[in-house]
Amino acid sequence: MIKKFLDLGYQPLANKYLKSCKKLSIKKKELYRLTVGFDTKTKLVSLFNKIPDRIMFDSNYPYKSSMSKTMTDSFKKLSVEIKKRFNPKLFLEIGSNDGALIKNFNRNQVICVEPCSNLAKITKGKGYITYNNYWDLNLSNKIKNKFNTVDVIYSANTLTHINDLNQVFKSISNLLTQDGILIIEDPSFLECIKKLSYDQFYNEHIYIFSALSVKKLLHEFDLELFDIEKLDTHGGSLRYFIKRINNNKFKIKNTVSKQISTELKFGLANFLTYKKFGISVKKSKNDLIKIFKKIKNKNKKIIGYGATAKATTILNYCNIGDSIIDYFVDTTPDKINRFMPGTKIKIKKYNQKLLDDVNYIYLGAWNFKDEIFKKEKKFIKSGGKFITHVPFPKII
Ligand code: JHZ
Repeated sequence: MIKKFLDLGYQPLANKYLKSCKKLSIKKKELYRLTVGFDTKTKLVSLFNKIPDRIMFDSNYPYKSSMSKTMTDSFKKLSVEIKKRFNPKLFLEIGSNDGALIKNFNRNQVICVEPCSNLAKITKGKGYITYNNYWDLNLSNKIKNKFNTVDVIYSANTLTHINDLNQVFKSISNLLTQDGILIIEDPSFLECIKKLSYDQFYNEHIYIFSALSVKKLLHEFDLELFDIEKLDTHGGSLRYFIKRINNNKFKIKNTVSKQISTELKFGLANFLTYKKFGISVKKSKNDLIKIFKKIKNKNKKIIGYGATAKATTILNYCNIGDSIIDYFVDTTPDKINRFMPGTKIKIKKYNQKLLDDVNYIYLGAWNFKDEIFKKEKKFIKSGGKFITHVPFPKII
């Protein structure tokens, strides 16, 4: 039974940065109700309202993984680990985006799968075999016919974006060598609760995984966890290492039982924990609004930094518009001169000079706080302050 614990109101699609700030309509399906539930049986957290993938991931997907050094560094480190631990002859990435990870592998060693044609073009252009398709059983069979099986399948921040998880894992199992490895990484729900980062919920994040839910899910496909790594990326993620149950080549590390027992101790198996999270989110919203209003009453200038999908949830849930935030800055070409979804707040091309007359910066990309603080030493030195809602609304 799926029980609702969070209602974030009507929201626009998070990665649709429009050229004009027209009023969006519920009737035209430009706005949808963002409500989140907990399945008491499977322990899986999911959105009630699932937007078709063809609407979310099209030929103009703006997000590029290579836009942050934190991510490219993390992918580089991972590529070294994969080669050392698993030495794959053939490696497949589901959701290869602009190739931030696969660029660390040889061209004849990698298969990319990417549904957004603007992104698939990038890896294709660099000479990597790229399937511009959604991940499903048809594609898995197509690849199987050509390459037989794959030794390592990897997917970051993608499987949680696909509605039909049964098909996802069936298609993976279909293609994986008998002693092959699946590695997935996604934001951790435990970290989301601890950091009160309710902006992890937007249309693309159909699911937020916990180790508890992943373990249960895998069992249905004769797969199991054998290692878990904790990552700082995207506000706290987990990297799950998965094998077939009958593969004895890899021992199950105690990182798995440790993570699961931490989650159980925290109450992730109980609906009450989720209900309390929902109540804390309302308080977080009110406290954030108070901070913004107090600053604006003093006639100070606030801008946003990082036009993230996450910020869309915050702006629309907290009703923060262009009377509060003058504009956002971002480095992503496809977001520039567009509007934050559902608002009249424009996104400007990042240029450090833009920060000169700014008093406060709202951290849309709070997950890259360290990288941003390092870059914006001048702003901090001249008395500039940051605003964040993580783990609670405050000025830094
Ligand atoms: P970032 C996206 O979410 C969407 P978002 C997606 N659904 C998902 O799961 C995650 O990514 C992985 C900019 N920036 O990574 C770049 C600067 O301008 O938090 C990006 O637009 N300057 C696939 O959008 C944004 O911030 C900088 O110095 O929430 C970061 O977006 C840095 C560091 C970033 O993901």
